[in-house]
Amino acid sequence: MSTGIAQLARTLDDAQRSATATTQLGDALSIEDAYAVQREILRLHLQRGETYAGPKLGFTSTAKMEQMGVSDIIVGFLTREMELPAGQAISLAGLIHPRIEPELVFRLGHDVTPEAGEDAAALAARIRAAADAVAAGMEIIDSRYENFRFTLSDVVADNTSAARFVVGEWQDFPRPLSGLSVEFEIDGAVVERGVSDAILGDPLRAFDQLAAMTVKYGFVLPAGAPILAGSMTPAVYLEPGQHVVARIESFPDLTVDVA
Ligand code: OOG
Ligand code: MG
Repeated sequence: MSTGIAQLARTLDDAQRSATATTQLGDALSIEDAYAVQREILRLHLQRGETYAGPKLGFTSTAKMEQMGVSDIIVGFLTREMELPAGQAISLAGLIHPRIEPELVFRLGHDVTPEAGEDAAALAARIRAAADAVAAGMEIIDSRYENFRFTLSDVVADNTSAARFVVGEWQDFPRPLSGLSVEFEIDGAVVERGVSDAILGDPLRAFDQLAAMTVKYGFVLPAGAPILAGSMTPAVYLEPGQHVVARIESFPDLTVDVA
């Protein structure tokens, strides 16, 4: 790994830990190098004693791509320390300019290890077969860049703005996931509406994208891993005191209260 990559990782990691936005890296960084920065940030998290949880997909919906002006699917990592228990008030301490978004979360029933030479379609089928549960979720994203603005390589390097996540009650999987209505409610008012098909036309396509990206960049898929499929609506800025509900048809409502 080049010192440049280590240095960029350190800058973004420091920005996160000090909750201070940093300047964008710009277009000079290739996507491959941006994933190398992200891997180095993961290494720093693990070195501090955090535990890897699983991958998260980003920009799987046009709602999100249009909101952020980015048009490619991205993958980041989650650690167990980023997970907040459902139904408890959350603190925004340590976050820069957090936003929240409604997601579907799959759970892996067992490890999935890509085999040498395995193609993305075969791997996608294995990941999908390994998924044993699905839940409503919410992701709290918090770009480490000033004004929450970034290029594709910026946001990949910054671990796809990952900060916190909440998972609702697990439901059996497989189950119908297509065409479900989504309401995102803050303080009793619906602020965003969507449909589960906002995720790639069908949430099950998240497995195809995760597999394709795993073949390319080598994400780790351990037993129990949550897989965030990507937001179904634009993200909304979080403020102290808010009561947030993700209402996804056929799932129990998931709520987050901000302290
Ligand atoms: C990047 C993360 C995108 C999603 O669900 O689409 C993402 C961002 O919007 O800052 O997590
Ligand atoms: Mg997300």
